[in-house]
Amino acid sequence: MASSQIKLFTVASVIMVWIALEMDVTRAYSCDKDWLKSVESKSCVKYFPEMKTWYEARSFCQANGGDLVKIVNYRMNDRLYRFLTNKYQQIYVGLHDATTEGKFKWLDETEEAFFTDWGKNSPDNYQSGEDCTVIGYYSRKSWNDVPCEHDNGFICEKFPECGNGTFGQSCSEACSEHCAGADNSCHPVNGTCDLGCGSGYQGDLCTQECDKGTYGRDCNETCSTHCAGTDNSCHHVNGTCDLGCDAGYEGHLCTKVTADGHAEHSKTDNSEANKALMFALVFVGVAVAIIFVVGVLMCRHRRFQLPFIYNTFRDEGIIKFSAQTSGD
Ligand SMILES: [Ca+2]
Ligand SMILES: [Ca+2]
Repeated sequence: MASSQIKLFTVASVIMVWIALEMDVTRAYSCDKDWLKSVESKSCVKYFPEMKTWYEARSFCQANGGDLVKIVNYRMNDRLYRFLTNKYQQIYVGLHDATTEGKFKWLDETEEAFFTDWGKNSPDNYQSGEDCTVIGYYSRKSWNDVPCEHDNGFICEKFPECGNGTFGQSCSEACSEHCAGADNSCHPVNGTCDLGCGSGYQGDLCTQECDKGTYGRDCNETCSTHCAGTDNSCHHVNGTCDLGCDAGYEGHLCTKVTADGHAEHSKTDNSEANKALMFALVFVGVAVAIIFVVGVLMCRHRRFQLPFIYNTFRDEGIIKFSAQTSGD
């Protein structure tokens, strides 16, 4: 391959990778109408040429669901400057040193700003009264500190509501593929699956497999008691028994009784009936034995008492007939 072709191939590859990266960053969210994507901050930004003080501008941005823009790096700074419609206007951004003179901070941070692009001799806190920041100063993208009470244009920034399978800060997280529903949709902030979990998974984010012994959607099904093995375990998604079925059962859920299994089942029933019969027979046998023993004891007792009773009755003449008869 010629040297020129190699160079061309290399350049084309770099461009392709760059496009792929750009698409990957930007495809995760969309912005409201007239708001532009800022891929560096994964936010949406909008330039407002209306003249307002820094405080008024900030209130306006907040009323629109955001705040004054935070510029995260040189590239974002460059892009913001390029989309200003009036490059001769000074534009407020969300950087200030109103809290501690000389320590410029962004609105969402407590530490001093990491990236800045101050213009020449800035920030100078001119006449001890410049605590807010503008870009576009004298048609330059570099920054200047100015009095917050001056009227200037401004740029608002807001973070989009996630959707389309994403959630979290900057929509950087993907909904679990185990969220139920065709689109696996989840809450745009915390990622909780909208329709619960698909088969085999549980938890708010539907990333945990079902506990052993359960399966199906939201793990609401229980493995068949006819799964082989001591714990009746089955596949967490479809419930197929891990070790096959107990004898006498078939089907992937082991709920269908086989022909042999039915016989086994009948045998089991017969066995139970035999046990009951045996128990009844033993019970009757024991009862008969007890009655017999009691009877024998009573008879012995009577035999002991009968001569005494007979003699008494004879002496009293109650059984004379018997005595006379026996005398004849
Ligand atoms: Ca200042
Ligand atoms: Ca200044």
